[in-house]
Formats: sequence, structure tokens, C-alpha cells
Amino acid sequence: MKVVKLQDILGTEHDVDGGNWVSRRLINKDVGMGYSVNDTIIKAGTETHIWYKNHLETVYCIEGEGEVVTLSDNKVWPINKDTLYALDKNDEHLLRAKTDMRMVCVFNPPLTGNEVHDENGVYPVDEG
Ligand code: 9YT
Repeated sequence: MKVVKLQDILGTEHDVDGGNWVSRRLINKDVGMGYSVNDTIIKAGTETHIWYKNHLETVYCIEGEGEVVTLSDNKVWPINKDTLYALDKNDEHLLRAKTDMRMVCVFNPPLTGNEVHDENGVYPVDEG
């Protein structure tokens, strides 16, 4: 049994600043669950290009308002409180935050916890 409190990881290496977002890495690969879980704040007024080619990500918005644009079809998906999206095709997308958006993000395979996006919005494959 493991209990993680957000308060305890703020300001530690589990609190990662990605520029347009901050991601509080609650459960990382090392815990051995087979997935990772983040509490992420997307900053108001930002647009982030994301393409997780090496990961599947599910995102549950618990606060705020914005939209996702899937780039394969230019579809615009309004995202706000109590809305979940699953990037089940490793979908390349833009994430636009109208207000600050608080998102619970689950990754498979799990993040090691230190990842930030590269110039193409990708997280690397974890070889470890
Ligand atoms: C919602 C989203 O994909 N935000 C980018 C950051 C990423 N989810 C993370 O590492 O928490």
C-alpha cells in the first residue's frame, strides 16, 4: 500500500516544469504499477504541441476549460471539467488552455518521472 500526497511532492524532483504546464508526478515507473499518474496544470492561454508516439495517455480534466485539436483530422474537441480524453492512437494534437486546466494524466508505459517534451512534443522511449 502506498499513499502519495500532492503537498509532499511540491518543489521536489517530482514537480516538473514543462513551460506551458507543470506536472506533479504522483506515481512513476519505479513504483511498478505498469502505468504512471500525474496531476498536471496546463497554464491559461497556452497552446502545446504534443505527440506521444511512445506512450498512450489518458487525461481527465477536473478543473478548467480548453480544447484539443487532433492533427490527423483537424477535429476540435472541447475539454472542460469532468471530461476525459484518451489518446488511443498516439494522436498528435494541440492542447489549448483557455483557463488554467487541472488534469489527471495516466501513461502507459509509465513515465520515469523526469520527462519533458522534446521539440516535437514527444517523450522518449524508456530503455531502462
Ligand atoms: C495533458 C497533457 O498531456 N499535458 C502535458 C504534460 C503531460 N501530461 C505530463 O507529463 O503530465
